[in-house]
Parts: sequence; structure tokens; C-alpha cells
Amino acid sequence: MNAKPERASPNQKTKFKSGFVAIVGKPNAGKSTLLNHLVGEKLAIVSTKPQTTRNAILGILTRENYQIVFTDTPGIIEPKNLLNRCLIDTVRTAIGDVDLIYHIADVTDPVPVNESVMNLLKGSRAPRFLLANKIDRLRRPFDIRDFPNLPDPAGYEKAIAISALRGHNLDLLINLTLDHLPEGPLYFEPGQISDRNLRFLSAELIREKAFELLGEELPYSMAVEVEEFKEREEGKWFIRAVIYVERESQKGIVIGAAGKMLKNIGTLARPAIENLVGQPVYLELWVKLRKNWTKSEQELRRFGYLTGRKKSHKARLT
Ligand SMILES: Nc1nc2c(ncn2[C@@H]2O[C@H](COP(=O)(O)OP(=O)(O)OP(=O)(O)O)[C@@H](O)[C@H]2O)c(=O)[nH]1
Ligand SMILES: [Mg+2]
Repeated sequence: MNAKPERASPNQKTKFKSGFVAIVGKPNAGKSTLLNHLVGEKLAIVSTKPQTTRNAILGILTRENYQIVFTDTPGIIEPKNLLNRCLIDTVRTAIGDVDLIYHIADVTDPVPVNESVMNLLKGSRAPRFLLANKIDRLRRPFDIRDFPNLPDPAGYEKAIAISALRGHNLDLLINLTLDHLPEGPLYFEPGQISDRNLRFLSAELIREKAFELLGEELPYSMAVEVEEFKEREEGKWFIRAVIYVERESQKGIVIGAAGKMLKNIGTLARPAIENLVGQPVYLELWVKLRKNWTKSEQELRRFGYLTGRKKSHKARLT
């Protein structure tokens, strides 16, 4: 993650520009990968499984002449359950008041956009860019005519072929973005790169490793909470985290035979957290049952997946 975007082009030199950009799209399109690459830090977890991201996460890019505040959002699918409904609300809120939307679509996906994404975009008046992502996986140069399933670029201010993973065309993306941002203030201190703290990011890294190691379904029944996060001895951090599952039978799977699975999750998560914190970490992991948490508004709020209004989601699901 070291390819930092170039500075603004000369015409933006004198005026300080700033604004908010939301990144939306189908699950697995590469939204979190893009956020991380743009900011140059691993802020959002990434996995090969869809629906990894569950919160709107800010990534702040500050340079001499501009500050762009990107928001990574959960991938949008049909709202089949309460958790999905919460995630869609999170995206709707995230695009509510932005200067620009990046609609990211995976060119290797035979169905790169879905109706839920398009409906949500219809509800926003912000200008939007279409980002055709993962072009590094193509055998020949990207030509939009080869991808009839991508949305019509006429509906967008710009259509740009990118590789969020390799950083292809991201300098161009930044420069075109600046053309759409107003002159504005610094919204955040220049040194701040996210609205999320180390505690949140550590919990997410544990969730990422569990996503990686566990089968297809289980990750969606899991939530991670850091219960204790403190410097114990000189320069050594103690972190106690709980992986919550929603059914008794899932506890055994996460723990694994003789505790092996839980140990493996910890073995992968610890160095990732150390990298984040910049110091040695002692990581203690527990698995607990929180019955049917994905179906409870109270629990979803507790895990931070249901934000804002108190209105019941149940009525809208039926
Ligand atoms: N080859 C290639 N893979 C990519 C690119 N961008 C993302 N990926 C991969 O696509 C998968 C999904 O990436 P994420 O960034 O987690 O996708 P997302 O849109 O945030 O997914 P959700 O959070 O589930 O909505 C991961 O395996 C990434 O490594 C890219 O430009 N090229
Ligand atoms: Mg994501």
C-alpha cells in the first residue's frame, strides 16, 4: 500500500479544495481495497468473501492543496434480513451529503451491478463516477464495449478503468475528483487518516482473519468486540477480544478441535494488529454465544451496525 496518489494538478495549486466522496457498489467489487490504496493505509478489512464491510469507514487523504474524505461502505445486496437492511441504511446515510460518489463495479463479475445499488444511487443527487475495477485481471486493454453489463457511462460524470489493488489510474482518479470538489476547509487535522480508533480497527482485523479461515456461512454469524485494550507493561499492549456467534453449534467450529481454529485466528491477527499499533501485542481471544444477534435490533445497535434512528426495521422487512 505504498503507491500514494500524486499531488493535485497545477490548476488546483493555489486554492485549497476539500470534500467528501462515498465509495459504493456490489459486495466484493473492491471498495475497501480502493479506500486502503487511496489513503495508503490498511483501514478497511478485505476478503475474497462478499459482504465483508459492515460500517461506513472514513479514510482521509490530506495533501498540500486538498483534503478528500473518502467513505468506504458495505456492499449492497437485496435486503433479505435485518443485518442487510442495516447495511443498506448505512450506505444511504453515507451517500446522503457527499460531493461525489464512486460507483465501483468489478469488470470480472458477469453481473457487475445490481438493482439495489442502482436504486440507492437514484436516491442521491451527487455527481458520480463509474469505476470499472480489477482491470489488472484482464488479458487485453480495457474497452468498455467488451462489457455490456456495465452501466451506461452516459449516466456518470466520468468512467474510469482502474485497478484498486495495483493502483492503476488512481492518480488520474484523484485529479478528476479534485475537479469536482469545491474550495473548502480542512475538515480533519492533517495527520488524521480515519474516524476509527485502534480498538475498532483491531476488532476488524480479527474479523478479517476469521473470514479468511472459516467456511462460507459462519463469518456472517460473527461479530467481534474488543473488551480490553490497554498498555500493560512498558510498550506492550494487552488486547482481549470476544468473537460472538449466534448459535451454540457455531462456538465449537470457531474454537476448533483442541482450540486450533481460535489459535490460528489469533496467530494471523496478532501481527496484523502489531503492525497497526506499532508495538508488541498480547492477544487474548474468547468465543461467546449471543443468540440470534443478527436478528435483534438491540444487538445490532450494540455492535455498531445499526446507527442513527430508533425506528423499527421490522415493519419494513415484512
Ligand atoms: N485482481 C484484483 N483484485 C481486487 C481488486 N480490487 C479488489 N480485489 C479483490 O477483490 C476482493 C474483494 O475486495 P474488497 O475490497 O474486500 O471488496 P469490497 O467491495 O470492499 O467488498 P464488501 O466489503 O464485501 O462489500 C478481495 O479479494 C480483493 O483482493 C483489483 O483491482 N484487482
Ligand atoms: Mg469492503
